[in-house]
Amino acid sequence: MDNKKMEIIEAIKKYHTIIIHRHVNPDPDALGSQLGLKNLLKHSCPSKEVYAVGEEVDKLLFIGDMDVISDNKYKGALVIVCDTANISRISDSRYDHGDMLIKIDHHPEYEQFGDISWVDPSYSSASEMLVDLFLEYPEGFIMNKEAAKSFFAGILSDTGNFTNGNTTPRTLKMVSHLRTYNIQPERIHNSLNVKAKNASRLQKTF
Ligand SMILES: [Mn+2]
Repeated sequence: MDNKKMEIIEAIKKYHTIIIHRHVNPDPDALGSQLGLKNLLKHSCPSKEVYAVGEEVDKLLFIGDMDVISDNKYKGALVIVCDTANISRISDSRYDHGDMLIKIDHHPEYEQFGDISWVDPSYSSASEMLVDLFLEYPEGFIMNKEAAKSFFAGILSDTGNFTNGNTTPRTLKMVSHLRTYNIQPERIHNSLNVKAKNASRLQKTF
């Protein structure tokens, strides 16, 4: 039993408002982990308010867009920062305006922050960490196709299409689970590799 993971699950269950951040200049894992988590929580807990914040990148809008929220949403909120090793790289400086802060990251520990910090470089990606988290604690949490697509985009990108050494049996086990949600890997791969000018056209088909 991993206490840190369980503490994260308990915090997610406890808070009504959850605001998810990630690093500046987001890559597909930053957005995939952030939006995968948002989609999974919105699907699993419809009564909660779940937001994803930060700047948008045109060519990655197919993964999803950001929420624009007022400062008062942070009052009493849980803030989760995905895929970000250090504070100065967190997109949206309001990350510390909530009631509780959680760091979830797969980069080697660079700077510790958060009331709970789950950092594990044995994972390929933050997206893989989140799939593993909810597979381990399925009670009350349900994956859906939208979340699976976001997490898959993050894993695919951070593993270099599964060619990097960080692709482990666990990575592939997570992908095997995501594939059961009828995601279309070739379509996601194509969207990740399209030039920015074509992004809006592909958005419709993702
Ligand atoms: Mn990453």
